[in-house]
Amino acid sequence: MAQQRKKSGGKASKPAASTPVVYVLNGPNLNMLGLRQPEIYGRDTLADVEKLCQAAARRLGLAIVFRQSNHEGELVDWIQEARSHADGIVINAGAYTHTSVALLDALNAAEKPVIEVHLSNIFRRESFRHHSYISLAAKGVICGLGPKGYVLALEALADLA
Ligand code: CA2
Repeated sequence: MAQQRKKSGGKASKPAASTPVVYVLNGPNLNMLGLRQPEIYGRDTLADVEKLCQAAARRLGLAIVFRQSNHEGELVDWIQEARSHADGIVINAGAYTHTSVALLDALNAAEKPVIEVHLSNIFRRESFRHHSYISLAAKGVICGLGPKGYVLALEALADLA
């Protein structure tokens, strides 16, 4: 089992020997959460979502590394990092969900349980959002429940850890 080496923001922190580590990765434009399109994505900011995840992680005995990037390659790098530093991955890959074989390959190579999360119900939206490449690497998929989806994903990984 991986031990905690980093916390949110990438700063080093002291690991608790048996604390499972979960990487919570967010893709492009999710830094805009709460600032635009509240009718689709709600009013919570990504910082609010991170706070919610940190509170859930404390309750569940997990350590989380919470990150967001607008760059596909950076997300691939973080998934590769998770292979040696994490016990599981929660990912909202944003629009890369529907386009990225690179993220799918990285997730498969990570060999960790993956839960895919979407804030919105992608099946009630445009048809191009109905297909996810990364679902092929996911143990479970949660969509349409807003930020609570992240908490449910952490609960699922805590059960698996
Ligand atoms: O519902 C989700 O969580 C999505 O992953 C969000 C992506 C979208 O491309 C996926 O189809 C579904 C988009 C994230 C963009 O978030 C914004 C938030 C506020 C304002 C603008 C974009």
